[in-house]
Amino acid sequence: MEDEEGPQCGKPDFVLLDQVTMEDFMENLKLRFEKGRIYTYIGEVLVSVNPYQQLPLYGPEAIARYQGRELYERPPHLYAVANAAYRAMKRRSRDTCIVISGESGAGKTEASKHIMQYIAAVTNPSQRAEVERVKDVLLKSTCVLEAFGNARTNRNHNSSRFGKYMDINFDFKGDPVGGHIHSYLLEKSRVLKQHVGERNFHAFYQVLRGCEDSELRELHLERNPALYNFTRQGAGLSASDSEERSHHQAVVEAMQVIGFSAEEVGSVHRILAAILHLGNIEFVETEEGHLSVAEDRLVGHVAELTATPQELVLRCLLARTVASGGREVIQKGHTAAEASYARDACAKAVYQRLFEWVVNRINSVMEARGRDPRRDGKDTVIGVLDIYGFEVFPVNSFEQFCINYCNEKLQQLFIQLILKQEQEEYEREGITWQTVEYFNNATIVDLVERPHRGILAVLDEACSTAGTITDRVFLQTLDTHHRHHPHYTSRQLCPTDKTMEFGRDFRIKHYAGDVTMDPTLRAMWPDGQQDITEVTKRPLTAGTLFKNSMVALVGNLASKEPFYVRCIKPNEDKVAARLDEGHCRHQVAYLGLLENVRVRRAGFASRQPYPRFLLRYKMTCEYTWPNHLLGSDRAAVSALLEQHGLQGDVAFGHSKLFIRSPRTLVTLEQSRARLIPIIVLLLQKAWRGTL
Ligand code: AD9
Ligand code: MG
Repeated sequence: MEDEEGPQCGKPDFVLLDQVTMEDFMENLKLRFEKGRIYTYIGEVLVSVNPYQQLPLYGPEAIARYQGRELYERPPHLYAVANAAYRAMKRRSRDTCIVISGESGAGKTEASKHIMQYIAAVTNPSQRAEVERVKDVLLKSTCVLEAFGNARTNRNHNSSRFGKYMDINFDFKGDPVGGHIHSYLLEKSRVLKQHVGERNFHAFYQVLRGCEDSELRELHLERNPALYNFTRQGAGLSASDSEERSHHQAVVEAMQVIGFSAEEVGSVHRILAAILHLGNIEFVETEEGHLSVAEDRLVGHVAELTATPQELVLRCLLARTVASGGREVIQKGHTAAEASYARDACAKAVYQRLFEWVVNRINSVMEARGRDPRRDGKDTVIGVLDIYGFEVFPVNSFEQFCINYCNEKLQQLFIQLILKQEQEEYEREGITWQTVEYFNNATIVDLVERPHRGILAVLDEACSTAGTITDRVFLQTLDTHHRHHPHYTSRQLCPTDKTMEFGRDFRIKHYAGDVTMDPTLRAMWPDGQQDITEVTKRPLTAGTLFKNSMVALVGNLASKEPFYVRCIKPNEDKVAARLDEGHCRHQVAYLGLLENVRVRRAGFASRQPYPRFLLRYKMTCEYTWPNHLLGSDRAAVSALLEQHGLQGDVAFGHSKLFIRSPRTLVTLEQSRARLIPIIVLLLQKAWRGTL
């Protein structure tokens, strides 16, 4: 199977394990990791372990080795998966997608970058200018999105705090002619607060450290991030000044390449500065009970930087507009606490808008320009999904709820598609097969999204009647609906469990682990100007918006031919060459990798088109070497297997041979390995003879 990997590197495909146990799986994973083999297949699924060190696996030479090859011809690699997705798209004009999953720090974003680099390297041989432009934008967009959407967290120093799905459009020649980025649920609460050891989004520090003195003066900023409430917490954790400066420069350059004008780059910096100033605004109550800001200067900066009248900024912070019966509206003064809340809400909303604007701006330059499908043929698409992995913290909020629900949806899709794909292939090839038992997490997805009774529906209901419904009532409603649900519990339902608090917490038993939530409803409030629905006449809640975006995403992925990359984080300390077994075991379990191997093997461990099979093994049989005269490749394969006594372990499809047990492959491989030196010798002799 492998030309460049010996048996000392372990099995390149988990399907080849003698037994599918966690022990065997881990042993192989560990062995390969120790040998620097961070990639291993499960059939066409790629398992990747983050090496936390630069390995000589990437770059133009490596790309050339994978270009145009079949998946199994070379050692497992991301390039092979990228190549397989690309070839499937090109050969069969099918939309494909590459779904990258794994927990924070497992290497998803790095994997997506390698995939993009591969695609950029193997396309546009004729160097068409427009295609080159699209490729530049695709590659540079990552740098810009990371500045605004990534942050240092305790789990990952460059953690993506948003989900990203990127479509790349290809023309009939197979060259990228456009693209589109869809972002999901930016963790905007990070603008205000970060855990100890974490930072705000990179962009803030980059502006503070990287801008020229003159620009900084115009932004009314000092260099020191410790001077701003929003960046103070992470100030001591900054990269070195020179690193921060070079990142800043790289981002500005990337924005220029993408097509942001100098004015637009300046505006982005002004908005970042305005948010920092906003964060420093404090409120004081006068003796007469009036509220004012402690430093007018800061309001002045915010007003100037956002080109908003100072009056308006002040009014937004100090009062709100309320309806007063009939058509009248009046201004009602804030308390200091309300004003602080308004300031924070404003900072979050502005940052979110800035992020969305950057994404939209990138999308606008990636739209396939001037293409006419009638003239140019239909575009095909490769989608790359790099989305947050399962997360569990001591205190879990709405964001974790959404992230984990997203993972359940994707896991469900994975199960469905992997099984569906297998089944379809057997049907296509005329092979009968038996169904495999697997854990179906549909019941957990149902717990969250079921109409009327699901957690989201109950939350929606609670939000629409907020003020009258308390957290306690909300929790009671959940308890009533899900009393007998195997994946739901609360302190009320399980009084002895002291890890939850009465009337505050509930727990979802996710596929990947238990997550305790508290019903802070506020986070569910409709944010921004969302569409008011026809049916309910009220804005959709953040939860419903997220659910809708997940349903659309899953629908979109399901319509494409999927390829999967399952990323594993080897240890919690981000250190090279250390694989903590317990930590990995857990991930292997919740990613459903053992089940994946079982499903793959329960049907057939391997399948190969007849010609490919012959090419590899014809030397092991006198009837097929060097060429066969048996009428068809299928007949030749049959003769070969009969000679080895292996015909009982296979099924003959229309175009492919299906091999049930990995042992059969091992026998054939061994036989081949024994013969190769003899054949090489014979060939050398023949070669000398002709000289
Ligand atoms: V998160 O959910 O966005 O917090 P990711 O995206 O899964 O997470 P990321 O790709 O950012 O993780 O990888 C984390 C770090 O691991 C990177 O910053 C690299 O330092 C390191 N890494 C990941 N993959 C590789 C690799 N193939 N080679 C070397 C790697 N280092
Ligand atoms: Mg990431």
